[in-house]
Amino acid sequence: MVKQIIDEVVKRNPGEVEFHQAVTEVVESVAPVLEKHPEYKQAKILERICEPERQLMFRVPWVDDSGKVQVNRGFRIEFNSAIGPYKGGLRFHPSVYLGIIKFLGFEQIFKNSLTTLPMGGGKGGADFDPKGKSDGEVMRFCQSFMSELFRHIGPDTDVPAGDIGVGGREIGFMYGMYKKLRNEFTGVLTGKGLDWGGSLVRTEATGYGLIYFLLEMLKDMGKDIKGSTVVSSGSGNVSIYAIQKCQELGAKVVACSDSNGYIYDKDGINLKTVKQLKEVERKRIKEYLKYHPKATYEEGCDNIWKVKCDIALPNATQNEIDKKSAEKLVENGVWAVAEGANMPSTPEAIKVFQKAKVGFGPAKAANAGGVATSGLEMSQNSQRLSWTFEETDKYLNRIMKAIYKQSKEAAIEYGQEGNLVVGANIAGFLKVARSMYAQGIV
Ligand code: NDP
Ligand code: 2IT
Repeated sequence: MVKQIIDEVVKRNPGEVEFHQAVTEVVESVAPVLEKHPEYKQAKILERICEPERQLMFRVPWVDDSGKVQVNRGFRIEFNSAIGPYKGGLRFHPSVYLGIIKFLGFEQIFKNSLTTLPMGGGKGGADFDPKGKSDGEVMRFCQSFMSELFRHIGPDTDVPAGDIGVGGREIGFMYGMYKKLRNEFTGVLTGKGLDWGGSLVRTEATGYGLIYFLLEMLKDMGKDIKGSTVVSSGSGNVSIYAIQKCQELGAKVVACSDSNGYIYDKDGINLKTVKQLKEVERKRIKEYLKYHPKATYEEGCDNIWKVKCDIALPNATQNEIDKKSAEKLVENGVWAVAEGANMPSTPEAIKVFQKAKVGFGPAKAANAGGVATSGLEMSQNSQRLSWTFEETDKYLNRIMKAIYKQSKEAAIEYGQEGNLVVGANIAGFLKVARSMYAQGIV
């Protein structure tokens, strides 16, 4: 049955390799659940979960600074609303196509379910490259994007947020356009500015949450983050705040990267410099060497996995750790990997880690702190209140602990103790399956 479902998804969605990859992992993981629950099989829960409820693709025309007309393609995949409004980020990156948005939307269903909050799964974005664009160009693009998206979303329908290439600046431009078109001030996007409905901790949430999850894993492994050496790929939102939390807890982070290459600083990365370069000046990571001449830079993004470390945090993008990189990490003595990015390890890489008994925190569980805090932003917007940093951070920590516990216990229940990949998939799936079953064939 597993093979049949996967074959059907591949046939119906040709060329969408990332989507096939994400579906294969989940379908294989949850097969034993269907054996225990023939009613889910009969109701075709899995087949229905693999088919998005709604797929939107639209033209995004805009005018660049030289007066030239540009045309991009926008997407929003409203994947599953069994447990709440569609929820998930928007990615602006030239590599974006339907297969990437569908894989991300599919992952989001199970991730959001794990958060304990009532959020369905969705994802969107565009094949727009914000790199090298002026603020004016980014604004015109965001406005054009929202001038179509606004009719499909709403605070109780579908609530987008950020992802690669979409941060506070882009959310601001999109929110402004939404508000103007709808004439309403509601929590339709998360990741908003703190002055206009945003939540404290949302900026830090994915990185902090990743480390809270890692700490739970390490507790069970009898290991300590303090004194460990860490490598964190990427130097965007997730990587920066994961590094910050690691440093706060006494770990030494020696390398981070961008899509051109990585920096290595044996005394530990100076995060202030990285923040200035990436969050303020939007420059390349290579420029770090100007301020820290003892650090080194190497071109090529997968080379970062050659750096010896105890803990590896893939925080950049999908499939950034392949089998060879995983083998290199294991050879160099890595003992824990926690995925901040979505699907950063290939299936072959995951096998390498599991075989070597490396503690492995899968993306859906480990990086769910971002969307969880988006859920908390939605709650605050509904209450028309804002919570303190401490309150929100404590809530995030509690959620990450709950995610770890659910994943660990589901793995044990299904006879795969220690396999958090299977555990997270099953725990995330069960809540959605129960809800879909209760709601009939819709
Ligand atoms: P940002 O845009 O802030 O940063 C992305 C970082 O990854 C940049 O350093 C970027 O380098 C690098 N990167 C992007 N694409 C590639 C690529 N193809 N190869 C190598 N490096 C690349 O995004 P985020 O930090 O928000 O997202 C990082 C990952 O975390 C993504 O997988 C995202 O889906 C996931 N995630 C994000 C959440 C969030 O709340 N933001 C929540 C959960 C998961 P460059 O600047 O050169 O492009
Ligand atoms: O992949 C993700 O979980 C995100 N990009 C965050 C989504 C959100 O709605 O906050």
